[in-house]
Amino acid sequence: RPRLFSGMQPTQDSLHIGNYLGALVNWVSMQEEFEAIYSVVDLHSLTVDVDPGVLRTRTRATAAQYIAAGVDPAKSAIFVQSHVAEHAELTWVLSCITGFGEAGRMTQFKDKSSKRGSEGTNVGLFTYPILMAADILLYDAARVPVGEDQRQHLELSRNLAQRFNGRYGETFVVPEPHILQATAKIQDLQEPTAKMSKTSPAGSIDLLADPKQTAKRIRSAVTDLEREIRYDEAEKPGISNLLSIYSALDGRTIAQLETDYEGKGYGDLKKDLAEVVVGVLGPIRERAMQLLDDPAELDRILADGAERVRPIASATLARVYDRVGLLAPS
Ligand code: AQP
Repeated sequence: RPRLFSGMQPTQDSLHIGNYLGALVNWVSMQEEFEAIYSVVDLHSLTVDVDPGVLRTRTRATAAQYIAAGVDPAKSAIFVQSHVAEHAELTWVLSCITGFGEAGRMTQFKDKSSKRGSEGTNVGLFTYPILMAADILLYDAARVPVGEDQRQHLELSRNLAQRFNGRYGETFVVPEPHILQATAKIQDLQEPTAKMSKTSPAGSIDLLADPKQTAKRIRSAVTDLEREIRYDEAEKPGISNLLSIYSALDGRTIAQLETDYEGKGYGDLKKDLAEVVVGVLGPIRERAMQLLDDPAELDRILADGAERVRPIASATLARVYDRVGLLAPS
């Protein structure tokens, strides 16, 4: 079976519905066809200042949400990035073949560093996509299921793989993105022209949130001054986003939803959508809570995942070290 890698950062207590629809739903369906490896990328999350205890809690919570959403530890390897040291080690080698300008052109880095200012921007934020390339290339992953926001980072991973192969001989598999167009970009409920993000929680729908809070967030989603329920990303980003979420969860096409809501108000749409969302997320939340009640069992699953992937990562790193001419220890 071809191999697949993906990961999420443990940057909040809960994942959001953008992570779920943009990535997790794909993860679950792809684990049948692929040898899937799913990581909680805790090293990536160190680019944000975080309390150590909070990070540990969030790391377990993120893994619990993968499983609660349907990732099956019997089929897929689920592990914590820092448990496999090769991720950090390969990052160093790859950073030595990455151009400074090339890394500086990453739009996520440009956005985040301009928000944080040069004093608030750490070097980890700059090398973040190189660590992501290491994650993927270590496992010879042919496919990487991610949301649209990660497309440019994936392109860098492909470039680095090709560059290394060109310079040192065939070493890495060049990965292909796997992006589900309809749900690749779920927008923020409060600011529907920006993507839903863990770093602006007020506009997100969280997997672990109380159903009442979820309904309230949907009720107060920003829309527009018209009355018509119609998909139009440019003119009606708020309503379009609600329709995308609705369609992804309920199975009806957007065109069908437009017909079904003809003559109805935004309030009706929001009320029904809240019910659909709570109906899907409720069981995920419950299962995640159960898993978090037994951290020892969760840690066992994570240890097992790391054990399964470590031999693959160490074989790749050994190959890379050899190719670049690092002297093997005797
Ligand atoms: N809004 C989104 N719509 C669709 N897919 C999304 N993803 C993230 N946001 C959306 C996908 O989720 C996976 C995990 O990415 P992440 O851990 O970087 O999550 P995040 O929510 O983007 O994280 P942060 O901490 O909140 O980062 P910023 O500040 O960048 O938004 C990926 O597959 C991603 O594509």
